[in-house]
Amino acid sequence: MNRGINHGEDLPSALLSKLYASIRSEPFKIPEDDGNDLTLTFFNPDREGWLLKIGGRVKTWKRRWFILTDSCLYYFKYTTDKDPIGIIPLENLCVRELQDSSKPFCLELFSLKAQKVKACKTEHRGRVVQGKHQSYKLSASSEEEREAWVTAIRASITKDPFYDMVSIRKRKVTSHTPS
Ligand code: 4IP
Repeated sequence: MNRGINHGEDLPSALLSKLYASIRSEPFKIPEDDGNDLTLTFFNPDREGWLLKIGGRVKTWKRRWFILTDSCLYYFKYTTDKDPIGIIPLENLCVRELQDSSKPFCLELFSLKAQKVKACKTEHRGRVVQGKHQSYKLSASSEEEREAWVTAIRASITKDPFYDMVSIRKRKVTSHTPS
């Protein structure tokens, strides 16, 4: 197969033997997405960019790199980070533009039903915990950026058809549980 591929000449046979041995010992493989390596998840996002995010309990603004993909919003400290600091599944959430006295071009992710937005984040010591946000308040760098984020997030929000049914049942069960 490799005859004449070196400008009409053959490649040195020692090189071909070495290549053959190397491929034989370690065959080419397409990496499998086992859910642990998020690199493939972030390969072709719906949208990505810098946004400011205010903390859930401690109200400090942090600049974070956001990636919108697979109906989730991921945020990172640096664009090159492999693992996100936080993950916000967009299922059953709403997004709206928001006026805020401290930052311009704000948008908010909130839940109409639950108390808190269901999300998870990695603490400083590496432990994964639940997010503590009542809502996620973000600030874009311009009006155009804000509009683009709101439109992209809105298009990614999914509705779980069983959500209402399950929450009604849950409420019934807890109201019938003797304390
Ligand atoms: C932190 O403030 C950061 O804003 C965190 O954001 C935020 O976590 C924390 O929210 C908030 O206390 P300090 O760094 O000033 O302590 P990040 O994780 O992006 O660094 P979120 O949940 O927004 O990721 P609480 O709710 O853990 O207090």
